[in-house]
Amino acid sequence: MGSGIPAMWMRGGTSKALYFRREDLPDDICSRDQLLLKIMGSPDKRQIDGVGGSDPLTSKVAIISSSEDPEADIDYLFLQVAVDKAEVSGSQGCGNVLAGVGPFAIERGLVRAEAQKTTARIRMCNTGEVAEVIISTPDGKVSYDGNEAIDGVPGTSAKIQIFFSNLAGSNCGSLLPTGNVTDILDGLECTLIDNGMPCVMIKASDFGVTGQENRHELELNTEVKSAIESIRLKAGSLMELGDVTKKSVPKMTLVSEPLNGGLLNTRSFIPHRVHASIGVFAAITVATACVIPNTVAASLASLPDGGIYKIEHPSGCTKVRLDLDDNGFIGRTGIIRTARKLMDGTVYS
Ligand code: NQM
Repeated sequence: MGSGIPAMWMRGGTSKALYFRREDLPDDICSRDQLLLKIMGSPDKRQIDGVGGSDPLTSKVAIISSSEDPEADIDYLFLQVAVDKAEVSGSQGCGNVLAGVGPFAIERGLVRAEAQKTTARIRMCNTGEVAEVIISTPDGKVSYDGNEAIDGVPGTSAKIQIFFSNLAGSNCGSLLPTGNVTDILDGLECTLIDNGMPCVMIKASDFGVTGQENRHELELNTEVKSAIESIRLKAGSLMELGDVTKKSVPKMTLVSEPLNGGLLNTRSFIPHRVHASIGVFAAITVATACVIPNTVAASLASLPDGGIYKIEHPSGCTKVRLDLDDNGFIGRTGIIRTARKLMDGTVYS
């Protein structure tokens, strides 16, 4: 057993992650990844010998340090630790885990708390953009308690406001990496798009499903899963992501008409398990696809009157804000999340 590393276990949005200071982990990437696999208990589908929660949404790591970028206060690197494979991937960011980064940075003294609310500028090292995050800090301390509810998490917590700019092409270099609003892959019409997360949108009905199935029903449908994976591997290279066999992107989003007054109904393969709700950047990317004429998503979407877009998913809906300019271009985007400190201490490998 190793000598132990300081870490904080937090819920960020609808995910859970271990949060580390960068200085507490090895600089060498190979040694760091081996250590993280051991800590999480991977590869093992139960992660029985580690702290991971046997689900991609609870097998996540955030690494935080002061930033040398004058535009940012702190740097945040997100790592997805695979559950049943010995793989650690930084090929995507995570907007849910991002919700815990500001509170962690304040708790560790990397950002000084203000009297009521504290704004932290967080550089997302996976993709390079800077997010602005507003954290509730009454009396100069992080408050996790509050009245904000987000679907997919029971109860309420303090509100964390998150704003993004310039997410278009964060991973793929451009919003529509093929230059088309739709492409035909394996005979099906798909929209390949990246406004924060590379996503492939396809109609659920094209796979003979309704899009209202729960995550377990979809995960058991091996025929649909292999058809989706075949499209994903082709889409990866078309989206400038290279060979995505071992990458967690692009996300595969089955879309259908909204059922509960929202924008669109979704089921997201991330990419092999089905998301219990939807990722933050994936939700922003879905909303973006809905406002671009002739995409697969736009053909099913019911656009709202204001700037709040409600993406329906298996646990309810995720609301995102899109600010459109007079020409319909997307400027700032935003979301409200919550986070909670679950444990602060020493983790062993
Ligand atoms: O899209 C899961 C999550 C995510 C990512 C995933 C996320 C995002 O919900 O910003 O938050 O899609 O792998 O934590």
